[in-house]
Amino acid sequence: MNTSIDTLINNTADTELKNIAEKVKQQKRISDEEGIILFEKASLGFAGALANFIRERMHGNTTYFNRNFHIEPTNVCVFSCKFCSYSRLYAHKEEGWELSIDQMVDIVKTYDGKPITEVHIVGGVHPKMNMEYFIELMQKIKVHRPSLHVKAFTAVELDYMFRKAKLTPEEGMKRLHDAGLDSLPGGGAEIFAPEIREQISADKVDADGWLRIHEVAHSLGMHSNATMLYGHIEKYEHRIDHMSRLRTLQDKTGGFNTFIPLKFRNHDNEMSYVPESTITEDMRLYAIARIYLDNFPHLKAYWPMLGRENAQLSLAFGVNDIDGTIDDSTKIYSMAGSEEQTPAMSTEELVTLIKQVKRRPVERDTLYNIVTDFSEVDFAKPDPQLN
Ligand code: V47
Ligand code: SF4
Repeated sequence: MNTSIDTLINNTADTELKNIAEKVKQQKRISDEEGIILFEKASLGFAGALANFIRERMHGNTTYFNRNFHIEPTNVCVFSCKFCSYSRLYAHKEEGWELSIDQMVDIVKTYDGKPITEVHIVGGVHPKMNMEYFIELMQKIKVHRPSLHVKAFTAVELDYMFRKAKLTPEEGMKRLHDAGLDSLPGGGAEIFAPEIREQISADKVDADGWLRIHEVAHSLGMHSNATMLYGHIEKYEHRIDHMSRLRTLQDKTGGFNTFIPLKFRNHDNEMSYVPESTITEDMRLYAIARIYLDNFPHLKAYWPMLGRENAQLSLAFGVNDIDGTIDDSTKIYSMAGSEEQTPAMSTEELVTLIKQVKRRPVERDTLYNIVTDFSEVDFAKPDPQLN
């Protein structure tokens, strides 16, 4: 008998919610209808208790983070997503930045001798930064630091690159993989349902195109993440539809590592009139994602977007990963109004954040191999390798 879940089941009067809790206990998958019921009826306490039960069954107290930095090659973008505070249209490119290959390799070199395991490369979709450009970048990064894991390019950037080069996703992905691309980040997914996607990001790759690119990456043995931009004009049914398409692909390939809900921030973009979601709604969403996405091993709270304290809170609502040190190397969220205007945390700060809520901090690499278990590390005794 498992006391916590049995108590929850016994104390729940609503039959539909009781059945969902029973399914969770028996490790059975919940349906799309049940996902919607959770959004409509589950209290924060109910959803959180179920999600925490699942999180602890899968990972115990372990909370992962990694040591990473971002490179954003450009904020010039041919697309015009209404929620984006980051892109500068090509016509106004004086407001934007464009990094050369050498400038990006120089950024990588600034981490020489530091125990970083991953570089995350995403940016706007620049009409002149093509396949050849990024192949050369991958090759040069790998020549300089072969062991650095390169997680790069959203399916939006890849779709544009492949189409411009007149390559199929299979041909294009193979070429980038051969050049050094190790895995894909989860960006560009937004909300898959066409009735919402057409209103917020009409001109970029659609749901099938996004999913196809991830499927091709998985078929080459690469892993990837998946995001969902929530808390704007979408309804509960669109969130479930989004997660349903991801769950179906994951059943087929098993290639997704992590689901990352991204809270819509409304600063300085064309959707500034849309109010942001509340923290309660954010935590309920994490919890329901953990319950619904039974085949995703990890659920990540991206702390630069959510803020440090809310990221801590999310660890009680199904989240088992809070991304990485980041080193003040991304502007996507600071430009959209996040409270983290200069996102960087030392390893010690990340570990402390996790320990403060009584979880076990574990440094991972991109593929969730354990690098260092920090549960017993005492920062009072400085180790030059650690920061
Ligand atoms: O696709 C843009 C989002 C994403 C806003 O895979 C916004 O580990 C909120 O995908 N409010 C890019 N979100 C970032 C991304 C990501 C981040 C961290 C980790 C990983 C990973 C991936 O940023 C875009 C878009 O959905 N975004 N503008 C905004 N105003
Ligand atoms: Fe371009 Fe990405 Fe911004 Fe859309 S979200 S406008 S694709 S940078």
